[in-house]
Amino acid sequence: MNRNSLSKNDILKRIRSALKNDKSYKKGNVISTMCTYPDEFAQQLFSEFIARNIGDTNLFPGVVALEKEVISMLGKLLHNETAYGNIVTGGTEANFLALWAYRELSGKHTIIVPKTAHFSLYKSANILHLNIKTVRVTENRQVDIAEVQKAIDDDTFCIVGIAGTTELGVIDPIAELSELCIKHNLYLHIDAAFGGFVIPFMKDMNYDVADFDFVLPGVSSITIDPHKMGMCPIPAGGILFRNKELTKKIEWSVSYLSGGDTQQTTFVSSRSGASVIAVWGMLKHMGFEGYENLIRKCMDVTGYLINELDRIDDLCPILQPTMNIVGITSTKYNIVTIAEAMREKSWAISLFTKHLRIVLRPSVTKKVIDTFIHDIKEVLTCIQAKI
Ligand code: 0PR
Repeated sequence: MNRNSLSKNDILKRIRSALKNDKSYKKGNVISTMCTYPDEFAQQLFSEFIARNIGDTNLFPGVVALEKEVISMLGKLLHNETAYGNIVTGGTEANFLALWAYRELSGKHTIIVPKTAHFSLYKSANILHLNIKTVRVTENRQVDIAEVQKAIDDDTFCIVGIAGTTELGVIDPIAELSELCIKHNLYLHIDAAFGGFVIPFMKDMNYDVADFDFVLPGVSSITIDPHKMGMCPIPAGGILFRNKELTKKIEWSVSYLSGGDTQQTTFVSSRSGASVIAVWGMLKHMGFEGYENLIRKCMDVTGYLINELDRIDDLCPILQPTMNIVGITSTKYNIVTIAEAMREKSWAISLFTKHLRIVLRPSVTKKVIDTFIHDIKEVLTCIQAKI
């Protein structure tokens, strides 16, 4: 640190220069990420109310009340208006909280997750000293139910199902997992970090997507992240439990703060009130219809990409997309070589073992897809010329 202070102008200049090679969620060439550029209104709310700490509930009772409303609005979206939960730092904390709550309730140490589970579940299992059984997925990348059944043993306390996998946006057969969990008296946590803000709107538009939420009686909790398809600023994850009872073993009492005894059911103690306010504002501002229109556009661009891919001989979707995530693979060329060449053309692109992942977020327009297709064709021609 300098001894003397720098001028604000100088500081800004230095920061801008330090960030000059960073990408922006606003830019179309960022097709690798699940996060959206936050809506301008959400940004305004976030900065106006930045100095609120919802961890100190007695100092900020107004924010606490808004969080309750947010959870009830998200609960309504997920068929349970009386759900209990919190706005947390992201999907990672949300997934962690569910596993923590159920480990404490059950006293057991084994969970079952699909092979497609996000790495945050492995991190959580590591912190919580859980035994994690990974179950294979079928050809359509959904968890194999028969294998899940086989994996259940006396120490199992929770199964995780995914509604919108990180790699391809696939929804596991949650109805079957729900039945299985009821039969074996297990907790069922659904990771809908991405899909939570997509599937309910697709359902309303009559897309053929399966049930995944509290409408299924075996579902105990759901991760749903406003900072992904909800257009809210980071950090804004969401954890919803079917009822408050499920969190009773992770409820932490804090007695010394200004208003006397308070309880917390999050991992993080000081929490951004601005996040909660931005989510409340966005849910009100967008309304169900606003999000539905957003998803309609994303699905339209998804269809457009699929059609364009159809016209390129050596590329194809690895699977017909369930939602606005497309995996592209090649029957002829090495996918790593394609990804590297596209990255050189300044595309921010995700690479999985056998496919490139394109997330069709609102800033990925048909025009962006046109440029993407143009560039990937050029890349294929180049690779072909070198063979
Ligand atoms: N569950 C699922 C299904 C996810 O896909 C993710 C994140 C999480 C949980 C964890 O969420 P948080 O990152 O909010 O804790 N998936 C994104 C991904 O791997 C994470 C991400 C987001 C990565 C934005 C990069 C980025 O720019 O694609």
